[in-house]
Amino acid sequence: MSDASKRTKRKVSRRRFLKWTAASVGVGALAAAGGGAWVGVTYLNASIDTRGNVDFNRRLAVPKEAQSRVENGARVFDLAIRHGEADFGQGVMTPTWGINGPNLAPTIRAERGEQVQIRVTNQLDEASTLHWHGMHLPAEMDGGPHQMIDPATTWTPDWLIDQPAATLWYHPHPHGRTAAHVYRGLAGLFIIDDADEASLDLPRNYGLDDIPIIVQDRKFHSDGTLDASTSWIQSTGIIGDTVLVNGTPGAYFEVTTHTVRLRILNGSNTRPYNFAFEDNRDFSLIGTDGGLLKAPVELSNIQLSPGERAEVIVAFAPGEQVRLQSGPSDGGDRLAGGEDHLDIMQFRAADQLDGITGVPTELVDVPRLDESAAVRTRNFELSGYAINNQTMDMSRIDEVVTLGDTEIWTVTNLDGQTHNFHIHDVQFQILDIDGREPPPQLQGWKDTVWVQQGEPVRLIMRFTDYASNEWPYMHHCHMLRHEDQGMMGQFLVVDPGQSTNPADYRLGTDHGSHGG
Ligand SMILES: [Cu+2]
Repeated sequence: MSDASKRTKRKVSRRRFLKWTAASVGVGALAAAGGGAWVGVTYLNASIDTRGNVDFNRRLAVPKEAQSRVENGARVFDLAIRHGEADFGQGVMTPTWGINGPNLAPTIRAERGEQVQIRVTNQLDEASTLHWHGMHLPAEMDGGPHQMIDPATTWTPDWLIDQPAATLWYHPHPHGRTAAHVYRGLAGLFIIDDADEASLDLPRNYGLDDIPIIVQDRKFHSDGTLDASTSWIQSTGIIGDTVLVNGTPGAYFEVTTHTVRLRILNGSNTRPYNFAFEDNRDFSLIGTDGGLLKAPVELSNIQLSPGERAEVIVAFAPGEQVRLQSGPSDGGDRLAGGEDHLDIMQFRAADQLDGITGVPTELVDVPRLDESAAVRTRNFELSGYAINNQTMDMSRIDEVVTLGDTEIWTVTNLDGQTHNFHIHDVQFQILDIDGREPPPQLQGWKDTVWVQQGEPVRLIMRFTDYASNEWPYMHHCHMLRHEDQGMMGQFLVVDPGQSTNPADYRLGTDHGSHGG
């Protein structure tokens, strides 16, 4: 172990000690003052600062691209969910889960217009699912909590890829167990390609100038195993003090080109990030959750809550070294790590750089959905672990949408905790945030949006192509503990003429548990 990482270890231990001391102070305050719970909460999680204390001594791992073959006109992928172990710099191997490998998952790639078939075999000893986050597809293929894959069985969804080029991702979605399954390592990118994207002068050499940046925080027990505990007083979820990028702690990437395209995913359970480079350099945001923007947006920082993605182009100078960091976020909720300063990873540029130098001034057409086309508005109030005062019930349908309709969904954060909102099946656009036009970085296609207290977010979306009276889609907070505890609901998209009364639909109790 190097001196620097010893220093980091000591710092972490000291922080843990401080935390416990603070917890005792909190308990004391609680006992002494009765109404002192707030005091306890405030002091419990002192914000952390790892800047300058991370040894960037490991080359960034880049997930392999998934192997595929074409059979009967469909592009076929084989995925196996399995046990493994990974070197997270703990001095011993850490037990993990992974897909086609010990940790994380291969990057799936498909073209718009292709039929895909994915054969998912569960080699774990408990049931799980795989959900294609951001994908427009039939609800039965969505991989939500109703498509459980029992151990030693294979689930084989197939669908037509028909949406713009985008950086999507995939991860388990078993109700009540999503946090545990993602935390153990089940997550990967699903990249969609199309002709519009291919016609642009953008970096697209995977692993060279076009790289996945899957950011996840973890914490460890002293024996090197993953620590999945949440603090006794905190409802937020797991917050880690070690940042992994693509599963690599202390990662550096060797830059060989003038510009590099980063496909950033906040794959963490709980923590929102506010990414910026240490020198506050500008970069170009070219895409959000559901695809490319109309034009690049010059930014020096970008905030991503769990589940959100950003595609950015960063320019590097020959020979330089620069760190990507994360700082306090808007409305920074300390309990969710929103006040922390973190070193994320390092970029090391070669003395000679090749490749593309600029960024196109225009990208793709992003037609604005027209507010006047909306036939219905629904409200979603987030508080505690509930949406509209109800927690998730696998047999209850909460909303029924008619196929072909455009709707406006207004999402409000009532309790001031960190919440976001993810809708399956569709990519939406943000009409306004607390009545204001969204900033340019939030004007593209999105499937997950951060919802700050006192700032209702109005989303507009159109439900097309897929209807079912039997298989629901999910809408939920993507803070995984919140989702697991019940901050999730189910909506059906039904054919025109069908009832839109949720009470007319009830799912069988065995609906959730068919594998095979
Ligand atoms: Cu939440």
